[in-house]
Amino acid sequence: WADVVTIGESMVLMQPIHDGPLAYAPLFTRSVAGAESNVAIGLSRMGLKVRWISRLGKDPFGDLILSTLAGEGVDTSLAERDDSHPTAIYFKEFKGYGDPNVYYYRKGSAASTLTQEHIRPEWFANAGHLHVTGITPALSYGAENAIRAAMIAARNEGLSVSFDPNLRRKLWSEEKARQTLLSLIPLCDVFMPGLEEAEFLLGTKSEAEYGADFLGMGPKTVVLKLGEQGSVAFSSQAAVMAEPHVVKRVVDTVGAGDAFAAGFLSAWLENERQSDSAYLKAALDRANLLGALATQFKGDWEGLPRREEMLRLLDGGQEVTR
Ligand code: KDG
Repeated sequence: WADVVTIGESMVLMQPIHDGPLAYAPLFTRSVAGAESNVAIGLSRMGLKVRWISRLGKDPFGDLILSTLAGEGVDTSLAERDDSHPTAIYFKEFKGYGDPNVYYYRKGSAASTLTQEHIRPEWFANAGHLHVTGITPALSYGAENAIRAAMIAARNEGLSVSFDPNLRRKLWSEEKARQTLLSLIPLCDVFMPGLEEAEFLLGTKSEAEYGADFLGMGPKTVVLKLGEQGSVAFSSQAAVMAEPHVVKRVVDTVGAGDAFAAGFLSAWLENERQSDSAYLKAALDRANLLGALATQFKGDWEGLPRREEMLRLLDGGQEVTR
């Protein structure tokens, strides 16, 4: 059984130890990242059973990704290896202000060769929910078709589906991104854009208008991420706002949206997908907490809390540190 299935590319992540221009960075730490596997790890730490699916090179970096995810309790048994395409890599550059720059080395990667033909019924068998993002369709036409087909197949199998647009302007043209992301919204139950992504998709509107317009496209629940302002959720029964979890300083914003998604989905699924105000508020509070904690360290997911820590923090409880 898997509470959540997620499909998408994971990469080796190289992060300079010191802030400054990447061209002069001599020392790096090496980790693993990718929007969907970040969500998988976040959900696993919340106590859910998660199945992550992708294609990886038959290379040491593919081994590293599999062992890292397995170490986090994520089921990787359906991931495929490809001996003619490599595992992708990406680098972050910390400038000391604003969001990090990201440099991808992923053209022609194993995951970019994903097509509809790879999808198998066992991906969605014995599973409750599918989470996908707008990064995979940006990788190739085959991957776009695969994600569309996966969303349709999952729904046919009775899974609920969430979709985070995760707009990555470096991966495709604005026009193609807008058209594709809009076309996938009707295939999900929970749509989770950030405010800037909502604006990119629909032009400048109020939060309530974004909520109403996205609900009108088909999803039953729309979650709008407002960054430092918290978040709002809309369903046919409710429009709910949740205050942000305030942190002292932000170190790395990459991965915060995935942590937010893991927080929201874990609570929403535990509460049997109920979308009235009280349940949506609880899911937003957990999402805001995880999203905020993800900004506290370099790396996309390493510092995410486990379930007990999350419950304690939401409760305002103190940790016994020594
Ligand atoms: O959401 C974080 C991701 O952006 C990061 O892990 C890298 O998957 C990645 C991507 O495609 O940008």
